[in-house]
Order: sequence, then C-alpha cells, then structure tokens
Amino acid sequence: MPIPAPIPVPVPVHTTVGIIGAGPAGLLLARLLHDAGIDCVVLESRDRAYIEQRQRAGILEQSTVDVLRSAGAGERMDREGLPHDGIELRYDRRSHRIDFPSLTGGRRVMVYAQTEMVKDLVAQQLADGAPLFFDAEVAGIEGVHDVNDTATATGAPTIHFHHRDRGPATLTCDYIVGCDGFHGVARNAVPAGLRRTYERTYPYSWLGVLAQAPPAYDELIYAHSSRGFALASMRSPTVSRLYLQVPGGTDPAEWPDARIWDELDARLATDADPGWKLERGPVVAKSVLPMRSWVVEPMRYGRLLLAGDAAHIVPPTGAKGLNLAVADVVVLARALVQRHVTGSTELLDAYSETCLRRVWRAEHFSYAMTELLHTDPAHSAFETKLQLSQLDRIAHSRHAAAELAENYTGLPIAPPSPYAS
Ligand code: FAS
Ligand code: PHB
Repeated sequence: MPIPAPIPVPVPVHTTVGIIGAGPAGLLLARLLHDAGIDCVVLESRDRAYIEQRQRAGILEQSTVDVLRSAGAGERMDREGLPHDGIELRYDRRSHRIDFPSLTGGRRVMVYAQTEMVKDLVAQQLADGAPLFFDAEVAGIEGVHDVNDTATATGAPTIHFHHRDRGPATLTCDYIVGCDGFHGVARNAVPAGLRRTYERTYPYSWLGVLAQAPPAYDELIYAHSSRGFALASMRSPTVSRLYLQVPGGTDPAEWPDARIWDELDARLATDADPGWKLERGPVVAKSVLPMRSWVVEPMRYGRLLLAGDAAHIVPPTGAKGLNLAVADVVVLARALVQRHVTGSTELLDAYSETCLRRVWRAEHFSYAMTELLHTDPAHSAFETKLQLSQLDRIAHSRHAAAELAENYTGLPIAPPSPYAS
C-alpha cells in the first residue's frame, strides 16, 4: 500500500508572527509562540534534510538546556546528550581542568549537537506546531516601518517569498522575525542609515572534522600550542568532533586523514600524560570555517525583529553562537507574549537593548578565548608570553577560572523568563 503523499498545508495569507529561517532561532521561537497560543508561520529556504544534517554547534549552555526541557523538546537530549562538568586546558605541555559546578554554583553544559536539536524541534513542529514551509525562499520584506500596533491592510508588514512547488507568494504579519542567519535578507529591511555594524575578522580559520572514532577523553580539550590551536570535542561515545586552526582560505583537500590525526596529536600532547594519543578512525566530514566577530544594531526596526546569527556572529571558540540565538528568542517570545496578553509593548521596546547587553558579553568572551588560544601570524614572542601568562593565571586563580566558567556555562537570560533560569 503506497504511503499517501502528505496533504499540502495551505500557505496562510496572514499570521501574527512571520518567522524567516528554520535554524535553532526560528524553530525554537515558533515552539515558544505556539505554546503561548500565538500563531506564526516559519519559512525556510532549504529542505528538511539539508537543515538537519548541517554540521554546526555542539555545546548547549545551562539556559539552553532549561528552555528546551520547558518547551517539551528536551526528552532525547536528556536521553542521548552528554552532561559535562568541565573542560581541560592544555598549554606549554601542561594540563589544567576547569570545574564548572564548583566555580558557578552548579551550572554545567550539555554536549548535544545542533543537528540533533534541530531534528527534535522540526519533528515537534511537524507533529503539532505552527506551519513550517521548507523550500520557501524569502526574497524580501516590506511595510515594517509602521510602529503603530494596529496594522492597516496597506501597512501590514509583508513577506515576499517563492515556494519551490507553489511559486511566488506573500504573507502579511503583525510582526516579522528575521531568524535567517548571517546570509539572510531580513536585516536589509532596516534602513542602511540606521544600521550600525561592528566586525572583526581573524587571520585564521578552523578545519572542522567529524570522525568515527571514540573520544579518548571525557571532557573537551582546548589546546594552545606553538603549532596552532586544537579542540577535541565529541558527538557521542563513538564519534569525535575535532578542530584545528588553519590559515584562512585553507582547502580541506590539503588535509588527508593521517595528516589530521598526526597534527592533532602533536598539538594536544602534554607532559601530564606522556604518550597520550587520540583514538583514530575514518574521517566522515571535514570543512573549513572562517572566524569572525560581527554584530548589527539595532535588533529591532518597527515591526521587524532580528534574532540569532541574523544579528550577530561569534568565533566558535567560546561555544556561544547557538546559545546566543536561543537567548534572543527566549527574550523575544516573552515580549511577544506580553504584547499578546496585555497589549503592552514594554518588553518589545526593550528587546534590542536587552539582547545586545548579553550579545556583547558573549562577543567579548568569544573574542578573548580566541585571542588567548590561537597563534596569530602577526604575533611576536611577546604576545605568546602574554597568552601563556594568562593561561597560567587561569590555572592558579579561582577568580580567573570562575570568570571563564561563568561565561562558558552561560550567564542567566535576563530578565528572568518563564522558560529558562
Ligand atoms: P542559522 O544560520 O542556523 O539558521 C538560519 C536559517 O535561515 C537557515 O536554515 C537558512 O537556510 C535560512 N535562511 C537563510 N536565508 C533565508 C531566506 N532568504 N529565506 C528563508 N530562509 C532563509 N556555534 C557554536 O556555538 N559552536 C560551533 O562549533 C559552531 N560551528 C559553526 C559552524 C558553521 C559552518 C557555521 C556557519 C556556524 C557555526 N556556529 C557554531 C554558529 C551556529 O551554530 C549558529 O550560531 C546557529 O546556527 C545560529 O542559529 P540561527 O540564528 O537559527 O541561524
Ligand atoms: C563542537 O563540539 O562543535 C564545539 C564545541 C566547543 C566549541 C566549538 C565547537 O567551542
């Protein structure tokens, strides 16, 4: 008996909140709004298979874990995720462990890949969530300048998009949220004269590697070495996620498996465990990720809101990107719920300032971790000595270690939210 094709969901012509992008930000926002009884529609340019296999983040902050659980999307995370209480720093052939709970009053992190979080949120949304349209590329938006809350027929914010099977269409909304990432289009609706962009690019990239090899370590290892930075992470007890600092513009083809493993062993070597080596196995994916810090302000213009990578990018050294996206939509959902329930726009009016305060904290932490651990070609021996001095300070000062632990496990999402601590 052939499985009947799913009955195509009609594309609505109007919704309360139009969400552009089905990455972590767009999917979680749709879930939080759905749970609050606010209708929304998610438009995603790619297909389901593509967004669910896109290799990205791996570390969830305490607040992210909390909000996924409270949104009913944490069951598989709790079953398959790996709670971690610390990380290891390796430098100058030494090793030092940072213990999170003792330094932060109990906060920890969860190792659970972004791909798995996206799969969980997509499955939940298709089962009982708001309409989610794949292969629906947004070409542009208009009408967001109207700051009055009573949308008029002509003044309503409008999304213009093209659906692969249904062709061109429009969706009018009370609010539009750009969750469309760094390469998205939503922020272009903010007049150039009002947009403030801040950016820093780094003179190196990361070679990201996924290998069918059991991690030979219990917690993540961040290594500073004269050969360059290395990070040993994981996806499961049988899959390793590993990163090597490489020059910008590196072609992954220059890195055959043997070279990857030899270089990782060389950079991760420590006198604390002489002869320590990684477990090797077939590399199943590798790609080069450029390193940049980038923020666009404000995160609101009229009835357009920006969230996640659509508004900010961090180098992945601090494992903040995904978690910042989550924090933005927790704050935004709370503001849209207040507007829906009380009519007040107090939290919406404060949205950009509230998010940017936490964004800039994460931008600084990600920048500081990147500068601390990478070898910059422009560095002299002087800067290297400064790095080693700071790493030694962290290894011997509870205060310095606590500063790293508090930022790494994530600061609470302010103001207090019904979704996360
Ligand atoms: P996303 O970019 O995830 O999602 C945006 C969505 O919008 C995409 O699905 C896109 O297809 C869609 N879209 C774009 N334009 C559209 C349009 N015109 N119409 C409709 N849909 C559109 N963070 C970490 O913490 N650790 C890491 O190790 C890490 N590694 C990364 C590696 C790479 C290669 C990249 C690019 C990012 C990495 N990040 C990492 C950061 C990453 O995890 C992001 O912070 C996270 O995906 C942010 O989620 P969103 O804001 O939802 O944006
Ligand atoms: C990952 O597992 O992909 C990961 C972990 C920590 C980081 C960056 C990436 O800082």
